[in-house]
Amino acid sequence: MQGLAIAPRRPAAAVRFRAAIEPRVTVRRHRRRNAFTLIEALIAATVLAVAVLAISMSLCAGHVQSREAVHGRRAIRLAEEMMEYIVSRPYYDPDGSGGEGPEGGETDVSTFDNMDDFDVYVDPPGALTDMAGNAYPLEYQAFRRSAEARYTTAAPGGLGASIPGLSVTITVSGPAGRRWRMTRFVPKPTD
Ligand SMILES: [Ca+2]
Ligand SMILES: [Ca+2]
Repeated sequence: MQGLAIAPRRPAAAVRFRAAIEPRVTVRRHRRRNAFTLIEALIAATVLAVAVLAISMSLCAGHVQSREAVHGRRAIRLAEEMMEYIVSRPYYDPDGSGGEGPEGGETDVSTFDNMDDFDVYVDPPGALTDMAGNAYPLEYQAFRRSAEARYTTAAPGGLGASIPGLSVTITVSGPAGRRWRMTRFVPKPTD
């Protein structure tokens, strides 16, 4: 019997058992791997969705701010141009008559001959023009512009006295309903 090596025999039952369970273990591992990948995919999709939403909101907010800034510049231009025109007109009506609002025969801007004629003035909707009667570009036509010119008094700080004059206010409404208001006080000329 010397020199004869006998290899250890694996128990037949153990071999069959391992053969039987190994495929199941492999399948379970694959299933676990697949399940984990699915969870990862869901998390990634969620993170991506949140990121896209955040970026979209940021872009939307930026767009709104940019649009508001453009509207603001247009509204200020409309208000300033009307204000400069009004305060460049004579303080008193040349006829020496009337008061706030247009006098007889003063039917439109071209016939207003003094500042207070612009009281309760409203630009024709959709037909905004500059003071020379030239139509503003189309992007300005969604705005509304009105004016008030009221006699009042002002008490500038430090002077200790009330000064009579005319308060001119221009109001511009934007397409989204926002309003811009500009007011200037014109002292009554000294005689
Ligand atoms: Ca007048
Ligand atoms: Ca008048």
